[in-house]
Amino acid sequence: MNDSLQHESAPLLRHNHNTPAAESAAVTRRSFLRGAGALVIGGTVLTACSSASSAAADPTATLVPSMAVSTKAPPTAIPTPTPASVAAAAPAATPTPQPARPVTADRVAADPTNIPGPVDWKEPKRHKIELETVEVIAEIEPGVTFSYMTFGGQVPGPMIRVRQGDTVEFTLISRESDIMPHNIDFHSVYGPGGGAEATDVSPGQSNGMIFQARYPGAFLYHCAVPILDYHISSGMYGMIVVEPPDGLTPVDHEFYVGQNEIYTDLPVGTKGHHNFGFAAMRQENATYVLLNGEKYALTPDRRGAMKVKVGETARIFFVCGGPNLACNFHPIGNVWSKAWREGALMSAPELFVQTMSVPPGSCGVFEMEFPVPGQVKLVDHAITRVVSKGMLGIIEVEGPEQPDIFNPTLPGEPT
Ligand SMILES: [Cu+2]
Repeated sequence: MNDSLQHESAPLLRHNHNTPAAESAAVTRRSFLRGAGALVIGGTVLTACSSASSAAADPTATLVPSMAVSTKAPPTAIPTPTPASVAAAAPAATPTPQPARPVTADRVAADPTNIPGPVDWKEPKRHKIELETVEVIAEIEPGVTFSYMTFGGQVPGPMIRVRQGDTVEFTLISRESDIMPHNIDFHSVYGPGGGAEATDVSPGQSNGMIFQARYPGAFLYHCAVPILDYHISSGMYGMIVVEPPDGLTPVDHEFYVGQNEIYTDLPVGTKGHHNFGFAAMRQENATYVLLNGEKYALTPDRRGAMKVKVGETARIFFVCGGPNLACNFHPIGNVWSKAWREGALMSAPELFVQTMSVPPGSCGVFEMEFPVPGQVKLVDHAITRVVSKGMLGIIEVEGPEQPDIFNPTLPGEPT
């Protein structure tokens, strides 16, 4: 685990403590951006929505009229189907796959160990945090490319960690190369939109706000532009942890993971470039359901498993971005020894929970023990999402066998 409280190893998230308040020049800049940015943002969104709702891009469009007719009294004479009417009533064919595009990022899956260390200060602090929006083309799985939208170039976005009562001077920075407008809604913020309007940015702009973290817990943050479901599905979500004044109990490891579902215009696994699937999203028919943004990202065959040793403990910070699917979060071969539902860290934890439902728009904090060696698989127990849609992470537990606790062989059975 990166014990640094700074995010120095994550250059796309800059986090400095005890810096002075923003200068008046920044306020002037922000005022300008709010006025000018709204027009740009509105225009861009209208363009995107128009494209999304076009009949050509929407296979449901030809179905809707016939469904509407079916609720009325049947006609006295049933018209004879013609080739043209049959074609008009059929769903649009799956698009012809396009070749995979050159990637602009080799990886979007967040490193689950690259997170700030526990809070070790006892008085309110002021933090200056800058976070970049980064749009990249990357692989969901080998041979399948997708246009991600991210915070900090990773999914989920960088974990932010403060203490209850701290003040955050936050700036959202949009890269010149971005195409879309973005902003950020923190569920840890008292204020309109969780800060969304205050942080509206168009490509190349920056915009900020100051907030006090007044209540503790683990909270989602996400992009909240008008078509926020598209942006969240494409990767724009993350977690802010506001630790209680007395902090969290020490553990041997902390891991940070998040689930979101991606809707595309092609069937899961089809090689090539997948465009965003607005029709699939309206039906909540996810193409991929992913842990840390890529299929089976946190496994030995892809980006590597999380690693612990027999007898150690771990805390899992889990964020469910959605945008629409809850996660039925379960550790195969283990149990959540302590579970803070909804990331409500001031509540007493539930004990020995097998599967915790984490709704979209929320988080969970879990503690685990590892009394035996082997793999622990982190899954959504809506299990088709694991088998067919990419949702899986693995914790590898290394150490000596513990036959009193688990012995895979009966006495006399061949080994
Ligand atoms: Cu966005």
